[in-house]
Amino acid sequence: MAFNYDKYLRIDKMPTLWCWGCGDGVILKALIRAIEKAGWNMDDVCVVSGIGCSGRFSSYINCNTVHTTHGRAIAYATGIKLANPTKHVICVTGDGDGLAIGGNHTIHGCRRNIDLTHIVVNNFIYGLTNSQTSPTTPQGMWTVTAKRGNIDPTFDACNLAIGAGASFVARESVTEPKKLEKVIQKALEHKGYSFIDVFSNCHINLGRKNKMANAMENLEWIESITVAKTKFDKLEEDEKIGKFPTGILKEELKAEYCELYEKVKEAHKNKTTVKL
Ligand SMILES: Cc1ncc(C[n+]2csc(CCOP(=O)(O)OP(=O)(O)O)c2C)c(N)n1
Repeated sequence: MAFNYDKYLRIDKMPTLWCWGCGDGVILKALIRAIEKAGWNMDDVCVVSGIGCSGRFSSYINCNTVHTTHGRAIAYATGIKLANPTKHVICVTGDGDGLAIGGNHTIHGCRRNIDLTHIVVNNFIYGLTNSQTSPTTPQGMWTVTAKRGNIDPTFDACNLAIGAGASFVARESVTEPKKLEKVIQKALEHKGYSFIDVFSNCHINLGRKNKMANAMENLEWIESITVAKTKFDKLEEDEKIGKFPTGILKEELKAEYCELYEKVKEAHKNKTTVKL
């Protein structure tokens, strides 16, 4: 049976404001298909986004949505989830939104292991505001704030999430939409903080001055820097430089924050202290 996209999208908001060929549409499609596979009712889903091109996810998806301030999506999502622990909360941020201004919130969301899915739409640049350096901009690339080339070391967001304590960490890219959909579904179904770093193309604001001014060139570059985890693990250390493993990089079950918070409520009722 054909997939009923109308059920999941705010059709009155179409066409999107995203540039032609932007990877954001591929991620939105993968997300709604994953939600359907998870069997969730859209009334039970809340999508929270920050500011950026990626911030538009909450405008286009047809469920409870909050379009928050730049860098604060995880903070809002944390409050929403704590107040509604039986609901499904999905956070969509850009790489600037979730790793620069909002990096602190991402670290502590991971550390608390609160049951959210955090999708980082990682296009390696500040897209909406036209090409400023983001934490994931590769070293050497041109940006409007690094016109002679970016000297900041390249950043692996999944290593950050693993180190900070997220219990599900994965990376995929828009070059493989079916794999992306499957990994998003696994992340949605995981209990705890599920973090997905999704490599996406921004041929307009990253590509135009970095010799990949059309979507295909930008996608080919993404393909050249991604390697499936199983293959990546077999590479020599020097072969790993500049490459990023894809797939599920970490998956474990551990105490989830809303469940721990129940203990605080219980202790408050009984005038005792939490028993961990
Ligand atoms: C507090 C604050 N600082 C800066 C901005 C301006 N601003 C809006 S979006 C954005 C960056 C967007 O880049 P990213 O988060 O990577 O998302 P993308 O647009 O690439 O999806 C910035 C700096 C803002 N809106 N609010």
